[in-house]
Amino acid sequence: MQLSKPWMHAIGGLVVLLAGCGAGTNSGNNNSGNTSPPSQNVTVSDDFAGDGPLINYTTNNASSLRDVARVNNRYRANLTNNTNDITLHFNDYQGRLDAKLVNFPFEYIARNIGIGTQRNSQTAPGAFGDPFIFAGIQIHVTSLNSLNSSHIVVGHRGSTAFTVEGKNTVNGNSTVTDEGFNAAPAGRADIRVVGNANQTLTVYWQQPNPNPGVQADNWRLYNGTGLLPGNAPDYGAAAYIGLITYAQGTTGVPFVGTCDSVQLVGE
Ligand SMILES: [Ca+2]
Repeated sequence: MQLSKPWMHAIGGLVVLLAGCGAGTNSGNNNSGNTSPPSQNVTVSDDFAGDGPLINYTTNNASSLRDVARVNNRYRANLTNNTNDITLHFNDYQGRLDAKLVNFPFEYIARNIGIGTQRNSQTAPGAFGDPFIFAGIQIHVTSLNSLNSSHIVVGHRGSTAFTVEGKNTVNGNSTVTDEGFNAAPAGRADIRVVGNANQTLTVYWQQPNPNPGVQADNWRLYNGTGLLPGNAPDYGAAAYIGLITYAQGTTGVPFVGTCDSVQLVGE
């Protein structure tokens, strides 16, 4: 039985719904179903400073996960309901995406992104009952209703807990792999996505760098190749890139997705 595994002891107590949570969560940028990209002059880099709604994001399917905000200088997605897999990103399912438009080529880095408890985003929830819960980065074709995207996320993938998952979804068909059990023991990682000049992606990750810019990064190629599994979507000259938090099923819900910052390198 898995009850003897050390990460089972890292639970900060089962979460209790915070009084008043869910208030003030509509950012006004909830362009569900929007297919007309906004100005490309929007700043992509974001350290989520302060508290309040996310700023200048294009949000797809906001109603599936309403409580996404800046909290204590971090992105915080409070996932409390996954009825009918409304938050899921898999095959025909598209949950919430908070993204900005980038042109190829690009380099994008997300710091300290992954899963936490409602009480403390920096404490990963345990994996009781083999939950499927994640947060990470998605790249999406510019038509947000189109079922074509790529992602790299951190969390629990059923019995493969504390892992990094990669996924390509082409025309509603997903291909998924992961980096194995306990690859990301904190439940969080840094993620680096390079959009190459030929409109392909090369994906890297590492354990969270506690002091970016001072301590050297040590990026590792996803799956040793930097390629997400299966065929990739045909990205055109531009794509949306941003944050997702999702579950499959209801085990492990509620939890929060968390991220310290995202950076479009050179911006
Ligand atoms: Ca921050």
